[in-house]
Amino acid sequence: MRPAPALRHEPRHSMKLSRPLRLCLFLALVLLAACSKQSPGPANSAAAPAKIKLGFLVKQPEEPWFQCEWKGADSAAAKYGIDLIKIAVPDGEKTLAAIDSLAANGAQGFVICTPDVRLGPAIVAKARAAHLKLITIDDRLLGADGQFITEVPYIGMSATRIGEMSGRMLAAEMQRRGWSADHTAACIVTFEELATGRERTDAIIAALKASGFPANRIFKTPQKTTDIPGSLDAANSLLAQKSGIENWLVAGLNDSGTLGAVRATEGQGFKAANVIGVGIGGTDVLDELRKPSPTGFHGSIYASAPQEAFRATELLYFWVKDGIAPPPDTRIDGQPMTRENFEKLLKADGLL
Ligand code: FCA
Repeated sequence: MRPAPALRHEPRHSMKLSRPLRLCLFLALVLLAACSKQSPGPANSAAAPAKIKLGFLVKQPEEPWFQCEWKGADSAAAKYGIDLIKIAVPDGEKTLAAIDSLAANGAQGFVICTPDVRLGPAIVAKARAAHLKLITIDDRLLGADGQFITEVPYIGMSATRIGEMSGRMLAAEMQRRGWSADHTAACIVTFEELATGRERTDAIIAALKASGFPANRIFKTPQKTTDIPGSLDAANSLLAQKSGIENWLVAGLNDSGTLGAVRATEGQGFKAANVIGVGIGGTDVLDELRKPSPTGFHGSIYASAPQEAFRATELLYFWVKDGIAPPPDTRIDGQPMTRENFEKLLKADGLL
């Protein structure tokens, strides 16, 4: 018997038998395809992943500096499609509650400028427990030992360099006005509990001394709160003690530190021509520098709050999304700002 016919027959026979089976299979496949188109299957949900949720917590939302930071953070959120949660944290209780609420809302990290750097250990512990990544902005967290918590990435201004620029601006303007040091004194409003504040005011004083200004005519006066009322009180108490001064140089750790002190000189009868005030930050000075006639507030050292906050948000986003840890210490530089260029500087950052 030749096997060939059987072989030829066998396939013919098996084809006949499989036709209904194939039809069933075909129908099943069509049904499956139709079903997967109608229902939101796993493939569809993977195409639109949930947005990354991040927090941005600031200690003084009423200060233009921090409003400008939120603007910068919003720009980063728009660029990367981040769900950004902005929370005001004026005290310790609100800070810890804000971290709890971020965790409950499914956030994956946050940027914070803490109301008190000594909250460092509590903030770090809460963030860790909730698996939230953490970056500090402006004010560095302190550990229980009083040292910086260096494992938390930090972004802030180059405090010493910016302070030196403020001191040099004071000295240059004093020279331009032809003031003699014998008739001039410097009122430096300080907040030394805060390292970035201390670094700035120390550098202002160092630059003034380096310019030849006599050390014994530089007076520090501490502010209890870092706002205009706080610096107004601090400057008032110094001015009351120092009589017989014709001209004042005035500076502080930020714009409000200088603005309050300039207001104090006005209150004590000094004319704008006898006062040179220089701030730091450059975000809180719009109303002042727009006044039709110059006040004692001469200018500021502009540090870009929106750019700094944009960068902080972006660094946190890359950390959460791609696991790229931010550099431990990122600094932003400053630029001299006066009535001549403040509009240009603020416009360039979208603040005007
Ligand atoms: C500190 C000050 C703020 C601002 C910031 C950069 O946090 O309190 O006003 O100057 O540094």
